[in-house]
Amino acid sequence: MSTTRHNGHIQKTLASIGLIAVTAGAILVPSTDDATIPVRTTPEIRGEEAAVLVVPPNVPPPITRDHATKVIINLEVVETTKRIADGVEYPFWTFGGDVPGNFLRVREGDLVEFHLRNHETSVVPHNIDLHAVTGPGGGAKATFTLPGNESVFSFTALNPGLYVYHCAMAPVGMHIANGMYGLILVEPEGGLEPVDHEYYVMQGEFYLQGGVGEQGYQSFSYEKALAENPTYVVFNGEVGSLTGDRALTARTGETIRLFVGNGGPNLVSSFHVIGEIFDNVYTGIGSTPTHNVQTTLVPAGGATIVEFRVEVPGNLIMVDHSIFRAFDKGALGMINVTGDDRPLIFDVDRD
Ligand SMILES: [Cu+2]
Repeated sequence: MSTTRHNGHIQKTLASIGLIAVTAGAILVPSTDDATIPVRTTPEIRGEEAAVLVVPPNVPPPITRDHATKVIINLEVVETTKRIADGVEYPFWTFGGDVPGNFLRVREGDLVEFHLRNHETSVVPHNIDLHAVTGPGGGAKATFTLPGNESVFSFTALNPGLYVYHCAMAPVGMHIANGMYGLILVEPEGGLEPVDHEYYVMQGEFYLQGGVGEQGYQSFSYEKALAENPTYVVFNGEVGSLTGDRALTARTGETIRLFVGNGGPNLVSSFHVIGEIFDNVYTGIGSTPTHNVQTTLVPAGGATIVEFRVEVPGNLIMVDHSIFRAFDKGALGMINVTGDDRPLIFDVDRD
């Protein structure tokens, strides 16, 4: 097979799986051996703006720009000891002070200037690998950052999608197990369909020296992490992060979009909402959604978008349906739905 024919085959294959269509900017250029190869073009960058950072489970507002821009992201690593369960404290390592780290939101084609700062009170160096990056290590090597220092690198967000980011300093597993992960959304050029609520839910498991409920300060157990036997499996960094006063909220008839990530470091999540059916599940933006889904896998180091309309009032319960994790280890959150009863959809015989 000649080189030209070979490259033609590659283009055809890329087109068939949608890669060329997604870029909308692939062009053919001569290579050194006069063959043609597809390369990605990048859009014109107009203006610049600072990324909006908010606290989970909130996410920044949808992007309304119709052009690419330079987005400046300032993210700070903070090592902080906080509650992980009632009466239990854990020494977290975080992006931005919380687990998961700040939700990052950019648009397809944006040029991202990423500033990673490591707080001066940190004990160890950190970095960041963003799965939205096309380039070596997802930025990890470029962002090796000692305590009190800052690193800068830039990338173009080529592929729309919802991506995990995490620290990739050795020992990588330990940095992730301490809470160093979050999500970055690269919106497609036309944006996402409007919904009434967008929330950020990210699962992760924690390996403590003590057992479940064992009180006081508990440090990381490398032995339990190696055995993949977590003490806690939680949403958003602690047991009860999304229950009681902290439950997510909606009214009947409203639509909810959950950006669901899984930091791992080890477990795959079987994400389920008790009392609901997902109208749409997207494993990738631009992919055809799957409809009417009861439970969806969210791989470690992966993310999924689920959407549903809430129809009746009550508490919906988000779980990892590997169910001992939910009721015994913490992987449980709530959505408090208010509104009028709709007995034609759900009714209780009170006689
Ligand atoms: Cu780290």
